[in-house]
Amino acid sequence: MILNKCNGCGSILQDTEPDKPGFIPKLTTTSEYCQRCFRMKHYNELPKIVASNSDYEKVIDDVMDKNGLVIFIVDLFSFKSTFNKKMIEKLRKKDVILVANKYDLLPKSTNPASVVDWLSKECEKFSFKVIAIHLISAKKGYFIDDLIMNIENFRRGRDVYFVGCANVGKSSLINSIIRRMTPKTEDVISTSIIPGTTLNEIRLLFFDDGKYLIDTPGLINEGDILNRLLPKSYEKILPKNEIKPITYQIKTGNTVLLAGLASLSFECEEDISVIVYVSKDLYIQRSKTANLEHLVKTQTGKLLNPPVEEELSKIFYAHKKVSLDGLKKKSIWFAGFGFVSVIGKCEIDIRYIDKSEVYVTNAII
Ligand SMILES: Nc1nc2c(ncn2[C@@H]2O[C@H](COP(=O)(O)OP(=O)(O)OP(=O)(O)O)[C@@H](O)[C@H]2O)c(=O)[nH]1
Ligand SMILES: [Mg+2]
Repeated sequence: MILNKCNGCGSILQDTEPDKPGFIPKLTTTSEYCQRCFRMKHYNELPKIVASNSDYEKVIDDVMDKNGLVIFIVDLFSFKSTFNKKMIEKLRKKDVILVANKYDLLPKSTNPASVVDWLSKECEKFSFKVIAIHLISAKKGYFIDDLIMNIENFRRGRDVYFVGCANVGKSSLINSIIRRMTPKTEDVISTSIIPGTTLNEIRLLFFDDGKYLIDTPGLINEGDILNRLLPKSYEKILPKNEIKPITYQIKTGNTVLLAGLASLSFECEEDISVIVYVSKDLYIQRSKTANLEHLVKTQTGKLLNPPVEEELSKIFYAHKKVSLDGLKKKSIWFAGFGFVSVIGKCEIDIRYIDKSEVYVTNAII
């Protein structure tokens, strides 16, 4: 019996069940990639089979039993939901380097030192001790050399495990490290915009002492907006390049609409500043709160998309009141599609897609 694993997703290759992980029409001893990963790589197809949380929990619990260095990756653009409490609890007793990925999405003017400082305060809030904090962009290769150096410093003859929520860029980071440190120029592991791309542990022999870089499937974060939408909406929601913040001077009775995904209606005694950090492909509009109901009724799924029409039957909206005292600049996070920073004292009525997460933190930038 042939027991090859797919290099792209970690599944055991098989040629009997087309709808199951690891399927390849004709399995031989030299087969390297399953049909799903081959199509992702060569035809840019999106994966239809994705990992579930039960698969993930099993793999991650195995990792916790091993004596390795852990690289815990979070997504800066979706920080609050990927700095996941469940993950933090599992990682408390491990040697952990915290890596905040997708730094390329933050505006170029962002000061990296202040973001690292903000991240270390977030760790303190949870009494979560890490050996080091790195900002990187796996996609653009920013600051990868510094990370590789610290992995070498802290590895002490052990394997290195890459863990974190789905879609944070674990596999992209390993591809980036391999491109930097070996003659390979192509991605080894499959990556995609769909959460749950990596299906099983993937071990890559990498270090001279016979130790491995180990990729793992990601925990699917239920609060992420992507879970409420169809893949056709992901392209608009996930920014491809640096975010260009949009600043509004807001008076009481103004609303900012973030496509059909959320709206923020403000009440304030004095004018305040509101800065929107989302993909440039998302339709953002300021309007009078008095017009909100009409806009939502007539334009959701049309001008206000995503969500697109075919997603609407499964989507419900919820409201959350947020009261800001104006003493510190705050960021309101919408899990999976960005954040809005607010300077000034105000009350905000936030309308958002039910079961997606909305959080308030001190401003990240
Ligand atoms: N802008 C930006 N996008 C990135 C970066 N790193 C990864 N991505 C994108 O994020 C998406 C997810 O990347 P993956 O590497 O598949 O993420 P993962 O953590 O391995 O995901 P799972 O296997 O589903 O757990 C892909 O669309 C990547 O192109 C980055 O540094 N910047
Ligand atoms: Mg992956």
